[in-house]
Amino acid sequence: MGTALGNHILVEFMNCDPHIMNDVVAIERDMVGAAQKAGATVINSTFHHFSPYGVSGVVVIQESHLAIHTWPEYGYAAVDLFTCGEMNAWISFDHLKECFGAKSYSAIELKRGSLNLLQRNDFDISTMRSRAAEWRNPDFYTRNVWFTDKDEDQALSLRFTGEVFFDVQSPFQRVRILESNKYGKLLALDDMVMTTEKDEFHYHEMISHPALFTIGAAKNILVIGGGDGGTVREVLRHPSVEKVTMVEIDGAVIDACKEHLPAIAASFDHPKLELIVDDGIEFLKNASAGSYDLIIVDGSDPVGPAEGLFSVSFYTNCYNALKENGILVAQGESPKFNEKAFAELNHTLQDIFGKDNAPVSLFFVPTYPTGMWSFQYGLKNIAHPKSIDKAESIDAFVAQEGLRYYNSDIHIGSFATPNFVKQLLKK
Ligand code: SPD
Repeated sequence: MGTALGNHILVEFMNCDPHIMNDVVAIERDMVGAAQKAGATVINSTFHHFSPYGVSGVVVIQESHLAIHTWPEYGYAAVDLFTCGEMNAWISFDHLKECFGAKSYSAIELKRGSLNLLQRNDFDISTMRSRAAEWRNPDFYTRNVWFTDKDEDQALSLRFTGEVFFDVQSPFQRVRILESNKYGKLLALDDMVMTTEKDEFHYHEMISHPALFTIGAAKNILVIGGGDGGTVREVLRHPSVEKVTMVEIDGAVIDACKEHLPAIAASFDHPKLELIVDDGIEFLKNASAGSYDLIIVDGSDPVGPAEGLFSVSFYTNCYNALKENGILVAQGESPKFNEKAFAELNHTLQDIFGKDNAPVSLFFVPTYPTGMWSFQYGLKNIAHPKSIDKAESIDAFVAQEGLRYYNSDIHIGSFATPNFVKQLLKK
């Protein structure tokens, strides 16, 4: 043993690549790699991404720990390499410098636990021996990496395995397929969860079946967005449907889901589907009046490419493209997460379709922030969905198709709104 128990290198990595500094997956991989390269035994890694910027994480090693905090907006990482024993932490330093693309850096090396200052006191550990003998050192290390979908005040975090199946920066957004521990693979656009293998049915059954049963025998359907394919999969369960046109702006989303979420992207080869990779907002500007029984807007949140899906002109074009007795259903955001977007969208629909023709359907998605989410309706000369009397045929369809969220009770119940929601919807 040298003159101290531990060695601590405090590192400033500066002018790093900001994208790497904000990439929790890459940073976890590089920190674990840095430990392993220096010969350390990794016990555990815990990493968090903070939205919109920053990553914090620790790799616990048999020889102590490596820790990091990043500020991507400054291209900066504060790194601690604390080691004991023979491990050479400068190997870890070199590895990280390379991985982070740090153009400048500084480091201070400190001895920790100076043996000149410490006195050894051996103590009796015999009572712990039997328990210690039972313990098996696992030959794997646990990972604790979290994907967080959040605004400034609220978040929904999903622990994921660290597996990244798809990660492409398309012209519109960052498209990723990650593997979560609880909900299977998930599609994330930028830093927002869009859908997961285990709870996608909540969303896709509710965006399609209540409207289709309300219309009765819908033939011609338009889906804007919905690149994962779940919405068209559900719409195509209805035998009356003759044609579905789907317009998705981002081909990378379709590619990612076809390859990695095949159970959701199950109907892209259906003969009744026309798939168009283009801008849905432009498509609707040119759509013929009175064409569609149902228009579904399966867009993402009102940032990035989906921003225009929350505008008055877009919904006016939807109204015009609907047949008489047609329905619009739009992804309506959350009355608990983004109240403003939720209320504004409803006010827009009230203005276009009429005050009493813009009902809201609430449903539960465990992987969206707050869990409470909505679809918002525009009814064009058609009765309110909750007034239909089709329980028997709905439940027969539900049983035949093996649906897992929607049924005749939910059809009615989802249109019931709590008082705070009624308040938000008031103009
Ligand atoms: N915050 C999530 C908003 C929902 C966006 N659409 C999900 C796509 C599922 N087809």
